[in-house]
Amino acid sequence: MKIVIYGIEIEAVQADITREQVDAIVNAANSSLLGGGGVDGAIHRAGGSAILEDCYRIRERQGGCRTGEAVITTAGHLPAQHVIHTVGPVWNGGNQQEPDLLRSCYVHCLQLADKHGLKSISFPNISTGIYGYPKPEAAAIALDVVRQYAEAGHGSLKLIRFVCFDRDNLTLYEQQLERIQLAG
Ligand code: AR6
Repeated sequence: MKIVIYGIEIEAVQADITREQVDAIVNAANSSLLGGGGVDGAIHRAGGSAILEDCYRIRERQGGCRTGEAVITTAGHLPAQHVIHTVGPVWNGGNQQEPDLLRSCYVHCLQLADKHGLKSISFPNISTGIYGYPKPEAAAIALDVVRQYAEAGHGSLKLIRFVCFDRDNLTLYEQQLERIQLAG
């Protein structure tokens, strides 16, 4: 499903993010930036060692990536041009600043995309796998940040895709998109 708000296409699809042909895909990484399971493992496997080499350089410079922040690397062999690695919060019941930290992930990814003049980006459902964030709440935060980005009207992105791996997440994102369309 796709909607257009303030001239920006926002789309939810069910797909494998490693196959996205966009300016940047987002990785749900961990603070070490050294890879892991889930979408992080899939991106490093498909993209090859160039991504990890860039991650090592970032580690040398700033010692990894804190929760809620984001860094950018090459995408190696992937069809995308860049990978933006962000570190979502581990769900701990919701009183450990998880919503603010998840919001901060999306905000920092969009800021980095603007800084590099990117036109298209694909997000996975950050924190909703191994990190256990409840999917409905995570989808609401993701779409809220993106709606605000579109409303502000001064970013470089023209296409923002939410690449859901599972059907549950796709349904949730479609509901959120319908809600935004009706409100707009
Ligand atoms: N394409 C799109 N989405 C995917 C793919 C894929 N190829 N593979 C998994 N997902 P997770 P987290 C979905 O666990 O919860 C790693 O070990 C998955 O279904 O990848 O942020 C890191 O190194 C889920 O909806 O990330 C961290 O240690 C979403 O991606 C930790 O996991 C996120 O699930 C981060 O946990």
